Amino acid sequence: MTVTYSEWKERAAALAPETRMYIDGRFVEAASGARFETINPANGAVIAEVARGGPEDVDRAVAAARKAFRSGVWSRMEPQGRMAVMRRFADLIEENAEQFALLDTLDMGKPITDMMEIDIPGSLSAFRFFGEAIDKIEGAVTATNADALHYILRQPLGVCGIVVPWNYPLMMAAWKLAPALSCGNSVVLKPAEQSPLSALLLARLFSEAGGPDGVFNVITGYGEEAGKPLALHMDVDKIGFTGSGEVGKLMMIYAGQSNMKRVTTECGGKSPQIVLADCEDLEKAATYGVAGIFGNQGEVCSAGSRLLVERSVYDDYVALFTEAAKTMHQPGDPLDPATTMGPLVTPEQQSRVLGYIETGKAEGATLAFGGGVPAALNSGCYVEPTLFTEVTNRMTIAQEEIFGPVASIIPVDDLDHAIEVANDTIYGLAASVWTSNVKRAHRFARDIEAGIVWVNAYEAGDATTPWGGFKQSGNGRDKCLEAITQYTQTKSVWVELG
Ligand code: TXE
Repeated sequence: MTVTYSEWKERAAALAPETRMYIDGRFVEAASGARFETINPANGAVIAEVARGGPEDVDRAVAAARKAFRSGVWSRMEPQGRMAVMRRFADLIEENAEQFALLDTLDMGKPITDMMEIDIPGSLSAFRFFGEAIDKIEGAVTATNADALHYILRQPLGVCGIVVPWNYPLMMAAWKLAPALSCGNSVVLKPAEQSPLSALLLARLFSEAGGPDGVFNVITGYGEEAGKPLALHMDVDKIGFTGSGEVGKLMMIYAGQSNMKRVTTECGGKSPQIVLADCEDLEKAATYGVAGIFGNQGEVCSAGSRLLVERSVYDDYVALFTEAAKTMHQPGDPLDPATTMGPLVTPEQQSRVLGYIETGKAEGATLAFGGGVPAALNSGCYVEPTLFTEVTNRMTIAQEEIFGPVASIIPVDDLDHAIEVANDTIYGLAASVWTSNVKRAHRFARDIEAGIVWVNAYEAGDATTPWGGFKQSGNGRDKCLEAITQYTQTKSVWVELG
């Protein structure tokens, strides 16, 4: 039964979220007793005051995680047992879907319908995929001489720190937690300070599902105060990170400054959507183009922010894109199930995005529509869906990740030119091509510098499709079986038989 707008509002008003951190199977205050506010970007209201974790709390969480790992209570639990816990965990998340939807929507502003249709299913499929993979993780026996047996054990890493952003609070946590826990690791999760609430509900449900104490801990707080000590910790074996390139680089530095812990990163992009003149359905390409940049307010690491359109269809594409944008993604109250675009996450993000719009105008791009704050919604952090045309790839708006609803259309001559422009960026997360020519499609897939490629599609995928980038978009791969290699390590065992 679908929940109505007024029911969501009633539930939001009655919300009493958990606000303490989760360490060793218990909700606890920060050692300092400090708290910080988490704010609803749709109206500026304080949702809750949340425990403000610091180095002492990180130490406690890491110690609990290490103790649980060493005890073997989870790391050596028989696979069927661990699978049963992960199954129950996923079922409990599903039973609490509406609560999760409410928490993330209030915390960071995304439409509640997106939570129900994208974030929750995307999180559940990750938990179920990796949960089912537990008894399929295999080692190997290698071909050595007859007097020896050599085998390769695949074992968990130990304590994994997971640091995630605010744009998909539940789903980003899920994509890393699911493989980390399934492989037998203990975890300390640090959600973003803008959206800490859903992680705390996750922690409670893991315990309810039968997850042992200390295996899954959550430290809420700021990046410098809680994330940094976690990444610098001498007893953390791995950091799985999604966020800005700047902090991704810091994570690698922290690893070098401490214990050479493994670091996997996913750091956003400036992803191109290429539209060739031989594309079969220009209208479809335009609607996917609109969804690819305006979905989730443009706060998407794979946002298709650069539309590279072949000149002969350029005017038609701009007209179709403009028409589609009018109906597809317009700002509104994210609690209204009809809303397709919410506010940006914070006033800072709003001014950052508005700043990029000013830069676009100053550098000579043509503002085709949008560009401001919607008049009726000025009590929240809203930005109108915005389109710049006649953009050149060297402009700031074509090079820097805006992380807001700002699209740039760049005219290109042909596929070769499109690939050259597409690759002219420090990033390499995602890319798409719209074409009906098979050779062009495969040549694009071969030559584009991106970890995720779509042909006549955008944002398609499931738990089996690797998620990660080339170049400065980072080195990690979320989802897919490859993620298991990122949360395990191999051990070479030689047994002399002679
Ligand atoms: O990210 P940060 P922010 C990009 C996007 C956005 C910009 C800034 O362009 O506009 O980054 O966003 C934690 N040590 N992306 O400031 O700071 C932090 O607390 C340890 C793209 O929110 O990277 C949070 O949990 N941890 C991206 C997480 O890092 C630190 C999604 C991400 O925050 C830390 C988000 C430190 N010194 C932003 N500083 C994507 N790939 O999708 C911060 N953190």
